[in-house]
Amino acid sequence: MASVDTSLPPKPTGAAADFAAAHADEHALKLYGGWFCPFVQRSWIVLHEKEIPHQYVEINPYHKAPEFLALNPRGLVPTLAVPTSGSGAGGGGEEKPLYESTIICEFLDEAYNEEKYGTPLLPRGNTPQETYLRARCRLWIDHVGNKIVPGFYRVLQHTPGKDYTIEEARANFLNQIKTFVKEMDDSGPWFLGEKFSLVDVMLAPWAKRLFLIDHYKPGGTGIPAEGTAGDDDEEIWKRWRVWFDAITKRKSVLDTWSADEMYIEAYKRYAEDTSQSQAAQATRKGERLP
Ligand SMILES: N[C@@H](CCC(=O)N[C@@H](CS)C(=O)NCC(=O)O)C(=O)O
Repeated sequence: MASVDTSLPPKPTGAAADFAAAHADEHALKLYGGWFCPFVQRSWIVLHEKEIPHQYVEINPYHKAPEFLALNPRGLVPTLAVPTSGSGAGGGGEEKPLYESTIICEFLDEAYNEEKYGTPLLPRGNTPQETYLRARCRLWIDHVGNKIVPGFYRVLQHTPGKDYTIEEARANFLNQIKTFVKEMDDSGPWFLGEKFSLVDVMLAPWAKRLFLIDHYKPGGTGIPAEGTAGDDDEEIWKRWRVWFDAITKRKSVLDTWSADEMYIEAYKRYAEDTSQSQAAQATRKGERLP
């Protein structure tokens, strides 16, 4: 079983290879990642956006090496090794693990909060408005993780023998995207309008991977082209295109992206529904993603 997913190319390619090489030197803050993994890309984007000094360590999470499991018993990437003693977030001392991409991203944003790390990716402050805005960001981050992302795998892993049709899976997926888009502020390309935030980061890796559905699935994503959505939906998809164009051209997203054809190869097993990854198995069983 395990052999199904352990034959992945071992290293990032394209721009991601350069970004990884620029962060290959020993550093107390380590991101253990797999180049193909969208959850890893979230953390990688945050490190890039904030220009946080770190070491990127490429591993294959399907090989459950004991050292890897010792850091993260769930056996998933991203896994972060965090220096916990010494002065400040970058201080030396003991390294402790952290995992789960949303938690890693929030941690990085919070721990690296000096001016040199730029504008916070999750709005700060304790006024009622600021507290509400932060909670609202978390709400839509939750929507991405629990509605849009599972919908992506349900479409990508659809095969003719399933107890649901690809049309059903696609309609659900598109509805979840539309629900998200309706919450976007119109004053700029990003979810919050002019301000780039963790909400954008969370969906970015799957926006980049949408072409895999077009590549592998009959009927593709079904996202309507300009002028074809009709009625109210036209405005929604117009707003989506503004966000999509901006996010897929964002430097941090491009710099953590390998060559397109490598993803086509890596996701073939998802498209054929033979992947034994925890996410693929959960999707098959209709369970929550790991
Ligand atoms: N909830 C986790 C999911 C991470 C995840 O599923 N990572 C995949 C790679 S994309 C993995 O490590 N899979 C190993 C496995 O399925 O055994 C997160 O947000 O970090």
